[in-house]
Amino acid sequence: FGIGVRSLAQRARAWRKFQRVVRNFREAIFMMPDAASLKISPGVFLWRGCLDRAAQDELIAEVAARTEHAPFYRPRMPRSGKPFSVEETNFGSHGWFSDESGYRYEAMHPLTKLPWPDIPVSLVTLWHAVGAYEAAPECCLVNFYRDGARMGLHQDRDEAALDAPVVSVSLGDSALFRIGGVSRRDRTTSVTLHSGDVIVFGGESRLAYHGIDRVMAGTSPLIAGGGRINLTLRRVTDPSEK
Ligand code: MD3
Ligand code: FE
Repeated sequence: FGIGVRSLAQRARAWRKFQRVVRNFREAIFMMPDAASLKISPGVFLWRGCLDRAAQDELIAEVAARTEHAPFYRPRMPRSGKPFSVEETNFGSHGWFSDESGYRYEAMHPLTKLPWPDIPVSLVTLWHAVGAYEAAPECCLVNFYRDGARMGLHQDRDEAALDAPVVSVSLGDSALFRIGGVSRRDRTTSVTLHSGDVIVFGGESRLAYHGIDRVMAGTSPLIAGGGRINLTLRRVTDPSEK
């Protein structure tokens, strides 16, 4: 990832940092057979504590560096325009966005009108390691939960590549996550997600209804000022249609 003019020392430092993050992921992946796998719907895999504290700190720093250029904003509900309680931003070529006109993917940040920052290399590595999908992720949606923010039960179906899994990383305060089936009326199961947990939603679970009922304030020291950040990696376009 040595683009631009960087000194040898800078590049060596960046490389060592990257190796450290990859090693953290490798160890976590090695431990996967022992990890708790959620028995909710087929296709959901939860790896508790996939990222150790050092890897979590590195990711928070990568997010903070990018949100300076692509600040958090509040999406609005289609039609009503009611603002979300969750604040969002994106990394990658495709950013998920919502306003009165509906849900969609956009190439530019709605306020700065600039392209979204790149997806951190460590997250792309994680995607390939746990996602088992042939093409790279195109969107990293960043959800920031502060002050009682929550996310109602919904399906994610704005992507053409519905065969690709969604990979989710939880950082900061713990949250009560709820997942059901492909019908809104299906029975739901709740599970608490902690900082460093990684979930992969593939196969039948890709169109499952899910949401965040509440975030437990003060449960993690990771984010200065508190709150929870969720990173979801997605493939948006169908790689065979290019
Ligand atoms: C299951 N985010 O951004 S992550 C979302 O914690 C979203 O911020 C929640 O739901 C959060 O759309 C939940 C877990 C998640 C993400 C995407 C999924 C679960 C999913 C897509 C399909 C099925
Ligand atoms: Fe979702």
